Amino acid sequence: MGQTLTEKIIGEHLVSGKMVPGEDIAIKIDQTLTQDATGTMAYLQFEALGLKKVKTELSVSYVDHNMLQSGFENADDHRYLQSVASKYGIYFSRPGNGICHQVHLERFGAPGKTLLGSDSHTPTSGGIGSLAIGAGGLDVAVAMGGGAFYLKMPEVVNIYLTGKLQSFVTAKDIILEVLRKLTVKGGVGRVIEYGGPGVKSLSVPQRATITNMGAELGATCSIFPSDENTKQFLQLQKRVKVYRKLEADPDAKYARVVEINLDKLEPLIAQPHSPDNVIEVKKLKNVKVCQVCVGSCTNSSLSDLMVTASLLKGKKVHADVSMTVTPGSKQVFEEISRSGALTDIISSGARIIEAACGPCIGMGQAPSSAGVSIRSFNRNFPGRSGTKDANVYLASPETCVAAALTGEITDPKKLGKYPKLVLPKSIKIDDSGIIPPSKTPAKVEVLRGPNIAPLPINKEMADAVEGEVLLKVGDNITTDRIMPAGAKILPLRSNIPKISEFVYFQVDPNFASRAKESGGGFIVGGDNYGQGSSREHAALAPMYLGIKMVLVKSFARIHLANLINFGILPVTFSNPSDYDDISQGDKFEIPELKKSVSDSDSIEIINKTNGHKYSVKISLTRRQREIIKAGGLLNFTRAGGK
Ligand code: MIC
Ligand code: SF4
Repeated sequence: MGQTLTEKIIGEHLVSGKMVPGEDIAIKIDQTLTQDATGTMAYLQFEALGLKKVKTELSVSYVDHNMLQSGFENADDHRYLQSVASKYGIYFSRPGNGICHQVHLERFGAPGKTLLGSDSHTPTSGGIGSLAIGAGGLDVAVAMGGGAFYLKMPEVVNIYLTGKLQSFVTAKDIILEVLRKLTVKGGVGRVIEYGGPGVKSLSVPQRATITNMGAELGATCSIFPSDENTKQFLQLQKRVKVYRKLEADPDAKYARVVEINLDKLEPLIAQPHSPDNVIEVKKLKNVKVCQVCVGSCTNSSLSDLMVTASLLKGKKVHADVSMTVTPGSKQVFEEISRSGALTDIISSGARIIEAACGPCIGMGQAPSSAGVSIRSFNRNFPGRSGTKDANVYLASPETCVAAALTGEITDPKKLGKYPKLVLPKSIKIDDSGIIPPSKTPAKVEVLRGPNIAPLPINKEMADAVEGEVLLKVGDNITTDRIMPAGAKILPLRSNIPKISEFVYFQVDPNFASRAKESGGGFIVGGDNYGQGSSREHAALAPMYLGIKMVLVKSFARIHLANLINFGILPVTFSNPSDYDDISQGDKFEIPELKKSVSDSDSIEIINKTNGHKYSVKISLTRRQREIIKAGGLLNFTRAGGK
């Protein structure tokens, strides 16, 4: 029987398990990437493994998130990252060199390779035919040490593209359409594989916009075939030697096929506050806009910025709008500068930001109170922009420019003729922003500033546990809710005691102090708990506060793995209506905790407040049970566990 592209790549990397959807498998990881907000922890964890050098084919440490240096913290962390990279055989992409996913696509991504990254948008490299998966920093640390990556064999869903995009309809609209159809939990446990005759009209950067935002579906990853367009992209990047043609067999079997006819697609927009809250742009009338941002790892390629520049050329940004433009990489920045496109952007009145994540993660550019911001980004979760009551919309760069020029949400088709884009035939390759590891690693001293607090280590699981339901939340809780980011909190990423004070801060500013006072407890939630980022701080900081168990209707993939990695027991309701029976503040007792984790698929919780009992599900593999009992993956690995 024919194979999907996903099965082919997983098959080439399979270390253990059977390629049957839902079965536990382990795969070899060829490449890893980290960024600075997750990287400090990942390298502290790598150091704790006690190895001399990374064992991957390639590992890269990017600096792109924590770019505001309003205190010593970020500068200290960057110095640590650079020195640790140099010592352990890791390439270091300096601040200013660009957003990890854009730079990785340009300079390192390769068809058929596996890539594990401590950032949820790592699947961006699926645009070049790489099986690229986001994970918590600890999983990436283990992969750098040569360990396999454990996951459930995903189902493979095929998005079958037909037709061709019309003017002003873009790759962003394709992924928004997929989000509209499948929702933010539609990708959980799945790989989204693109195919069909429509694929050949999409360039690698366009494909990468689509695979990038597949993260918002909750998918394990998304992937495109590797074809002539891939070859052309690699030629432009002077890396054609890594090219490999790769596609699914014609008789490959998919769990589901979803057809999208590109001819019929219209410009789309995700409304506040979820990336799947999608409608056609033309349906929104009289929505005044105060801010427009083009950039982020979703839409900051050379063609994205060239089209932004062409549409702005000779025009002015509306007086009531603040527009920012962020190139995805130094390479993109240099090219728009060389071609003169940068001048068109500047003279329109837009503000240029350095090549980094910037406003996407609330590093500056928080919108005004209750302001409407349209962004070419991938997430519009409440509060993420830095302004609690802002209304953030997500759309293509084209739709962003239409709003910037008119001052309100506007169908970009109204801008007239689509500009003819002339992309350079060749580009200057300058990798001076990527520093190779030292040739004399023994001489390199790892530099640690006072911001880097020692890694908290969890205790082994207790036989029984008692405590309070410290918080009850609803469906689709994001990791931005659990562990907020932004300019004020991100610099504390390498200091768990400090950052833990902000757990659930926007939901309940007293959560952390309550948790500490009561010596820990439990969290109860709904469906798709922990969607969004890969930040393991959303598990590590609750662990530090003493959270023992999270009881929900269902979990998002990366957060589930992070909870396990830090020894917090994830369980799901056997009877979802028990959710309604529980109130915040209820006292729970779990007498058979360790015993049930050892040998049962369920566990009994006694609600001492109302006298009811709940049987809840433990869906863990043998290995995961051992990890939880050991108090987390680090303890497990150090004790010789594999
Ligand atoms: C994000 O987009 O939320 C981030 C910031 O890139 C995160 C990683 C982090 O929290 O450091 C992600 O997507 O994984
Ligand atoms: Fe950076 Fe935003 Fe991309 Fe996360 S989603 S990596 S914050 S640009």
